[in-house]
Amino acid sequence: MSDCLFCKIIAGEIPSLKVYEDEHVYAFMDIMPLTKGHTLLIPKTHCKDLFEMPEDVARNLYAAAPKVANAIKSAFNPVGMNTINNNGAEAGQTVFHYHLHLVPRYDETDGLKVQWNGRQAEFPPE
Ligand code: D5M
Repeated sequence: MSDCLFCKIIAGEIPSLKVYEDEHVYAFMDIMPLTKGHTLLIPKTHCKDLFEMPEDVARNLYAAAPKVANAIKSAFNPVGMNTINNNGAEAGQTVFHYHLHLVPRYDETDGLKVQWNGRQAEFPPE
């Protein structure tokens, strides 16, 4: 899709810090990381969100997810990881090309903050 930010990243028209790439997916560091090593995993086939994702695209994306998660784990040594996917503006989606957030967690008090629709949620709740 010509005006899609993440399609431009896949095409190399916009720079990114690549973590992993294969025929079907691309993974790169999030520009606004929630924690150290926060990575986005995206399908090369443009689809807006989970609702529009064809089954084969989902299969290929989730086939790559453990590889990317383990690469992050090796590089940053987190103690856990959140996988997050926002679908629709009301759910916090700001880039309308499906992406899976891989957010490494370092200890139980690192206070992951997630913002959507002008509100901020904190996990764990304060
Ligand atoms: O998440 C969209 C995410 O996309 C958000 O965490 C920032 C990230 N982002 C936006 N532009 C870039 C570029 N150019 N490089 C890397 N990461 C980027 P959402 O779930 O839609 O709110």
